Parts: sequence; structure tokens; C-alpha cells
Amino acid sequence: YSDPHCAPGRDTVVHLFEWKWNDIKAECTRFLGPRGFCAVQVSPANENAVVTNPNRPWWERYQPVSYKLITRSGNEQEFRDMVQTCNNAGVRIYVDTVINHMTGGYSGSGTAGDHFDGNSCSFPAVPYSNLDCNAGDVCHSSDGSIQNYNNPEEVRNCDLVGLKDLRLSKDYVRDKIAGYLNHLISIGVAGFRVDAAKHMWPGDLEAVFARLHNVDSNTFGSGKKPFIYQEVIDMGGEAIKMAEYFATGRVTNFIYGVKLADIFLRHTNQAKWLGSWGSSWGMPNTNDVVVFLSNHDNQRGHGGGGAPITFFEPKQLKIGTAFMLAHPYGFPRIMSSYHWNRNIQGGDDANNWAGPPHNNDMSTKSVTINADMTCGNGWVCEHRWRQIYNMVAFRNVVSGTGVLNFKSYGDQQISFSRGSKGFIAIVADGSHLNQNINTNLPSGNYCDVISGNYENGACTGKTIHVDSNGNAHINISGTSDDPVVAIHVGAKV
Ligand code: QV4
Ligand code: CA
Repeated sequence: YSDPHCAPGRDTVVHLFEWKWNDIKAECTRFLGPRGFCAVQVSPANENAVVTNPNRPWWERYQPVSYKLITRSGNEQEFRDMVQTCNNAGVRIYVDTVINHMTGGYSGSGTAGDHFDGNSCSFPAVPYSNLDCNAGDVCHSSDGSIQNYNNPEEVRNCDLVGLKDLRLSKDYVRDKIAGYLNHLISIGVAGFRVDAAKHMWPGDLEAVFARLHNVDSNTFGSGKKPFIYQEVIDMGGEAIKMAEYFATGRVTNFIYGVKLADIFLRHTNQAKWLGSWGSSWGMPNTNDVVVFLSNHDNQRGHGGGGAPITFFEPKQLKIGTAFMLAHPYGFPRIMSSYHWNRNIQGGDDANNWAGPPHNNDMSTKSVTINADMTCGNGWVCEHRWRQIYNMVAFRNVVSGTGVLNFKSYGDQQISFSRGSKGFIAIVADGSHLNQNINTNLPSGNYCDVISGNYENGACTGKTIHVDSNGNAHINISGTSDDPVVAIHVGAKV
């Protein structure tokens, strides 16, 4: 399950959080395909509870009502069009799948108009009934919700924040979930993010995944299992460990973004130590993880996944992303967000619920594209920032090479090469780097893809000269907007 099924030469996922299927379809052809992205993580595709208090929060999509493909992102036909178009553009679709639970304990209707009553675990559009949710026979917490994260039984058998916990020990429930995932596979998706995996027994997940069909052989080759990455928040302090889930796919490595935020945001740790970055930092092996600086939860203080770097710190985000994409550890995911008005009250963001940009009827707004390639209508589109998409291309070009010549020039100044294909230098604080550095690249003139674009053989930014010994003069002011230089053999002028 740990092969992401990227088209050859691609290696980065972008989470187009809350985007509509029609917009993702367009983005695959006009941007993600040409720019070398491997895949898109899309928001949950199945019917969810319509929550009106607060009014249409993003988190309503984590409260399933049925497995019909009807949400604010679009309907099944639009979903199919997106998957087909993206596959044709060489871009894979991974669906965020919510299979641990259904809605909270209240009744209402869903985005496809289906009625539900969470209190009695009544979801007739599946159908699930009272027998299909966990109850007091297996959950022994005081109120049926998870209180103690150090008790694995409670974490897996009780309700996560009051969300009706599915009885995954039952074949009937396993069949329904597998039926939903197989439906998505039949449409052509390449894989799944498994929401709240920590709250399901690894054995139950195994039983569900054993029921899955192979992914489409025309697109992905024959005999291939879907790519599976499981959301397990393991910062080291709880009973449940990431390692319990390696047999059923990759895991989301939350330690990664927090440790990089310590260096690039808080400066409580030093970039000079990054020479050993990877599993020796107490993180799983490279092929067991998806890595990211932030996700849709911790960018707004949800979920306890630590305090990461987000688009609210654009300079640090660009530096951190450059490092993430330049370094071979893990399968990287970029967060692509929408704007909301952060309103910190006593440590919490009072607007952390705010849903995507919307029209008066609460339908999600389309993504518009500005002349400078950035997005409008309230969409941040971090993946369209030059310093970020050019590093996606960098990662593709240096693929297969290792980290070479890692050097530091002070606590927060580093450089390293990727074989003889790429080189990066980073200043993580306000200091000044001015050095002759061996880049290990063939001699020539290279486009610094951070300060500019490589277009038709020319560079719109700085050109870096590498001499016949592989040396280059690197001059970076840490107080500048983008204190990074990145060059690679795919952008020689
Ligand atoms: C409320 C009360 C509860 C009460 C309940 C009674 O707070 O105390 O028991 O009512 O019904 C929303 C509300 C939450 C509400 C709940 C049930 O925020 O206040 O409970 O609904 O109605 C997202 C949000 C949650 C949201 C949930 C469902 O983050 O706030 O809950 O969607 O709408 C842990 C887990 C990890 C999880 C993380 C958030 O280990 O798995 O918490 N992360 C994933 C997703 C995340 C999502 C869920 C799991 C749930 O990434 O986005 O939660 O699917 O770390
Ligand atoms: Ca559970």
C-alpha cells in the first residue's frame, strides 16, 4: 500500500483543501500536470452532515452521512470528470476517507438530502443502524467519548469528539466501507488518506483493505494496490505508535513539521543539525511516511498536531518548503489553503471553524487565477508560489540522488547537494551567508529557481555561475524575502 503511484518523474502531493471538483479538474491540466506534481489530496468526497451552527464549517465534511458522492465540492459526475482528466494529465487523485465514524450525536440532513440521527446511529442512506456503532460493550469511558489517549481501547472503541464510532469489527461495516472505497477505485483514484486511523484497530483496517480491488490497471499498471496513508498523530507521548500502522500503508509524520518549525520558525533548534535529517531524528523510515509542514488541522490549531509553519508566515513557509522538497526524506505533501480571518482569543483561534470562500447561498466559490499565476477569490494557493512550485520541479530533477556535502556555516546557514544534479543553500535566520561553496554540479550558469523562473532557456532571477571545480559564490542575506538559493541541472542558462 505504500507506493503512491506517481507518474514517472513526479514526487509531490498537494492538498487542495475544500476545492471543488471542477476547479481541481482545471488545475490538473493547466498547472499541476505541466508543473510536475504527482497527486492531489482532495477533501472527503462522500455526503456529510450539513452543519449550520456555526454556518457551514470546513469540519462538517468529517461527519459522514452516506457514501454518496455529493458534497459542496460537487457531485459524482463532476468527481468522475476530475479523476479522469487528472489521470490523463499525469496527476493522481487521493481521497480523504472518513471511515472511523459518522456524525455527532444529533439528527439532521446531509449534503445529498439524506436524513440521519446520530444518537441512534441511524444512517439509512448507507444503511447503518444502532448495531453498526460501538457501544458500552466495547467502549468503557464515562460518557462514550475518548478521554484518555493513553488507553488504546478507549481511543479505538469510543467516540472521537462525540462522533458516532463505527463498529469496524463487524463484517457488515467492513463491507460497506470497502464498497465505498472500491467505488472510488472503480472511478480511477490512486489512493486514500485514511482519516483518524489511530482510532481504528490495525487489524480492522487490514480486514477492510483486504477487500479492496486493485487500482485501474490501464492507468497504474496491473496488480497494484491503492496507495494508503493513514492519519496517525504520534508525537511520541501516547500509547499508540505510528509503527502499528506500517503493515497497512504509510503514516502521516506530524513530528516532521513541528521539528522543522522549531528550526525555521521558532529558531529553538539549529539548521546545522539537519545533516542527519531523517529516521535518526526519531522518525520512521522514509518509505513509511508522508511528510508535510502543516495540514488542514494544525494550520488552525485543531487536532493537537503541534504548532507548524503556515501561510501566515510566508517567508518561513517558503524556506521550510524549499528544505522539505530539496531533501529526499519522505513523500512530501504541500498544503494549499484558503484565507480566513485568524482571531486568536486566549490561545485559540475563534475563527478556526470558518469554511471555504463561499457565495451567499453558501456554495463554495470557484478558484480564480490572476495574471501573475496566483489565486483570487480568497484561495491562498501556496502551491502556485514560485518559490514552491519551482522546488517541486527541483525534486523531480534530482530524484534518485542522495544528500551530498551537507555543510553548515554557522547555526542557521546550511547548504547541500543532491548528487551532481542539484544544490541548495539556506539561511534560516537573519544572518548573512557569503561563501564559495562546492556545489558538485557540472560547470555552467544556473538559474536560481527561488528568485526567478527558468523560461525558454533564460532566467528571470539570479544566475549562479559554477566553475570548472564545481564551486559557486553564494551570497544570501537572511533578512531578504527569500533567503534561499536553489539550482539544478534542469535549469541551466
Ligand atoms: C462537540 C463537543 C464534544 C461532544 C460532541 C457531542 O466538542 O465534546 O462530545 O459535540 O456531539 C466537530 C466539532 C466538535 C463536535 C464534533 C461532533 O468541532 O466540537 O463535538 O464535531 O459534532 C474535524 C475537526 C473537529 C470536528 C470534526 C467533525 O477537527 O473539530 O468536530 O472534524 O466535524 C485527534 C485525532 C485525529 C483528528 C484530530 C482533529 O486523533 O484523528 O483529533 N484528525 C482528523 C481530521 C480532522 C477531523 C477528524 C479527524 C474527525 O484531520 O479534521 O476533525 O473526522 O488528534
Ligand atoms: Ca473507532
